[in-house]
Amino acid sequence: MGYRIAVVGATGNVGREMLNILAERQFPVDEVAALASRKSLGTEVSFGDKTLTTKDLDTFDFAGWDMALFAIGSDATKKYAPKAAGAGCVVIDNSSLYRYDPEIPLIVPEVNPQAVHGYKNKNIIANPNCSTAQMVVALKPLHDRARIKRVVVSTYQSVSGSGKDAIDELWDQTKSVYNPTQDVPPKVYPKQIAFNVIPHIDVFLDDGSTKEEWKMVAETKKIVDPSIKVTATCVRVPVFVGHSESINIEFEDFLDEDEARDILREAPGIMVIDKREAGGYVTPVECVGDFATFISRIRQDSTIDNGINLWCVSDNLRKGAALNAVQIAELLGREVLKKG
Ligand code: 11C
Repeated sequence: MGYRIAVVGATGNVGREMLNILAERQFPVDEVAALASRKSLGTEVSFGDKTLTTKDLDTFDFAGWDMALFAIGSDATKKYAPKAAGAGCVVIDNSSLYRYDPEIPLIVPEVNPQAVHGYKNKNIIANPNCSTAQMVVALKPLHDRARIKRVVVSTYQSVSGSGKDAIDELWDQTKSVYNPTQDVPPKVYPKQIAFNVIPHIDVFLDDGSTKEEWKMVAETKKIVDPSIKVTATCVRVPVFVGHSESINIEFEDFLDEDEARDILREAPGIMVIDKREAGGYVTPVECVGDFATFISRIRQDSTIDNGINLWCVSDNLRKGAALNAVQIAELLGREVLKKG
């Protein structure tokens, strides 16, 4: 017997990836429901070689469904997730709504799988922000060996993190640069994104940082270790899919770059591509559609006693969102629900 699983927000970028990944990883399903808001009702979406017609989230009865993968905004999640959880269906939520609630586990399965049992508190598990997910996969095995004191991270985040309208904005602006009669003013972003970079993701906070930067700090502490200090600068770049990060890590103990490379090679969810030659590293276009978090440019930071620099790239719609949610569903199935 397999699971009855609902994907909420099935017509969005992340919802579609959730369905693709459930099929690709042969998640043991008895039934899959693709749910959407009334305006997308009846839209067809793919699940492996099957086509599903979306059902109305507003009237859907979650009783008898094992899990629901939510990929809708925080406001809609606030309305529908308690309904699903209250009906006995475990919610795995990709929005930021529940991530910082101490009673709700925030999980990256390679890092803190033991937290899964906390689902019982509210029948909800939170999925982290994309830029955090890929970073903590890299930090955890290094922290286990040499104890991380401080992380300085700069991100290079693709426009798919802001949704479909942002993908269209980059595409249309890029074309308009070659055809000046077609002006495409910025709408999703505050400045032109084509042939540009924008050091601003999510809203500004009182201390001058942005909410995206704050999320990387708060989520790393909750998932890996509250003692780790993180300072982040998050930047939007004209890339369609794939977030990149330059990460500087300061450890309590000395860690040699070769040992760091060996540790990362053995770590779950990571692929090390690190040749010190032209092209011997991974860029975002190469990571699209992949499950792995790619690590390159591993090297000693000789300006501090115990420092390592590295480059980290992953598909933000996969490890950063849909894949991590499906991995949480697999973990919950394996450790708790035990069907299939
Ligand atoms: C971005 N990281 O690239 C964001 C998207 O908290 O789940 C995901 C926001 C979130 O714009």
